[in-house]
Amino acid sequence: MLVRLADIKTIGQLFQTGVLKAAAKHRYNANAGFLDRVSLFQGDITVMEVDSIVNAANRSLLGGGGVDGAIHSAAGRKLVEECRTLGGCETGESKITSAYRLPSKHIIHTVGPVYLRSDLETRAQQLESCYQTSLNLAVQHNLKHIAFPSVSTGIYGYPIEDATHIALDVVRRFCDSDAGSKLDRIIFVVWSNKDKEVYETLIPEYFPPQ
Ligand code: AR6
Repeated sequence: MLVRLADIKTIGQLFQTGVLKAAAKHRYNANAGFLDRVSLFQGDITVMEVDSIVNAANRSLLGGGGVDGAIHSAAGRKLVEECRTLGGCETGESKITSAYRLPSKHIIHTVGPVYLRSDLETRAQQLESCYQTSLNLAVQHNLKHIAFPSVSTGIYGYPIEDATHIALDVVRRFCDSDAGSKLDRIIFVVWSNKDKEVYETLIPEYFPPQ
């Protein structure tokens, strides 16, 4: 099964159909121009036919479990061969490869922080940097779409609410920046119903409909 861009609803469409509801509290002002440039999608990121998907990798970049395992097994052995040439990646940084047998054009591998209750500020900055460096790479490579899984919130244990605030804040600030117009679509990909509910609750605070 392939998921094409046309199959992925924008948050503007999700507001129209009542899936997303305006929040009482807004963290940013409304900007109608952003509503058709951001999406929320529940499903498997490996079947998305978009310019780039983000992998929640580890510092070796040589594969692992979770979404990393799913991406490597769907992309095939050539992906790990390219990853071996990259010399790993620091936490909070991102590196780009081809996507091989995946329908997307590129994979942006980002290394999220392992959640530890100590030094929370550093963890938050590292997670913020994962989103920011991934967005920067997409722009540098003239890619028009980027699909993010919920980085660090699986095996690495980051609480989903905290991580979602960070993801939405970085993406909203990116949309407000000069580089924001360079991407046509930024897609938040969720796997579980719980994660979907968290995004549905928080998106209206960062991307108010009016
Ligand atoms: N499509 C979309 N999202 C998915 C998929 C999928 N196919 N599979 C899982 N998720 P995780 P992390 C969601 O654990 O916490 C690996 O071993 C999942 O439900 O994949 O950053 C790496 O090598 C969760 O919401 O990544 C690292 O060692 C989100 O993806 C470590 O895990 C991220 O969960 C990274 O841990």
